[in-house]
Amino acid sequence: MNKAYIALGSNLQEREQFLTEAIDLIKGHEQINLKNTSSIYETEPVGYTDQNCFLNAVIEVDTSLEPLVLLDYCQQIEEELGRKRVIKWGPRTIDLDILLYNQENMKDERLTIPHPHMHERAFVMVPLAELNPGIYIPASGERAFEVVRAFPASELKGIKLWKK
Ligand code: A4P
Ligand code: MG
Repeated sequence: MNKAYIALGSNLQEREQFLTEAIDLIKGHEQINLKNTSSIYETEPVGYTDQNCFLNAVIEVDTSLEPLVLLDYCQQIEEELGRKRVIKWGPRTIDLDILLYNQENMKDERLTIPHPHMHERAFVMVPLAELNPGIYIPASGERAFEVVRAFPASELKGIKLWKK
């Protein structure tokens, strides 16, 4: 069995439903075992800021799927939920990023693990630290709670507990 952490984000209407449906689809795979789900956080948009607030969460799974197969499945879920009710070219309803896969490092055309920006993003690190504060984040050389502690207060202010 392999342990993976997956980040979920949505900022279109029915944000919570998209997270819930994505989690249900992940749970529904017979080679993926959902172990734990973080709280849901409402977070201010980072990067391109002229958009709605996101709901973000992180889940922990055990899986016998290899990383690229897990990515395929995540992308299949993105497509399935995106296709459902969203206009072409519109923003995506759900983003699924694989953060960590065991403590492995891999760099493929389609997949970089650990996710290269995870340690810079409070909307990822806060829910991850809730699930596993002691987990080591290779790119930063620190544990999750230390990464969170180092974020400026101004950034952490943008991360609000939305649903436990
Ligand atoms: N890819 C490579 N590595 C990975 C990985 N570890 N997990 C490739 C998942 N995918 C990975 O991703 C583009 C390509 O990355 C995929 O085809 C895959 O092969 P994408 O999700 O289609 O594109 P994207 O969403 O533009 O990329 P990315 O990096 O996921 O986007 P961002 O930067 O995460 O932007 N603010 C808040 N508060 N909360 C958010 O959730 N999200 C974004 C999305 C911006 N601002 C946000 C949030
Ligand atoms: Mg993504």
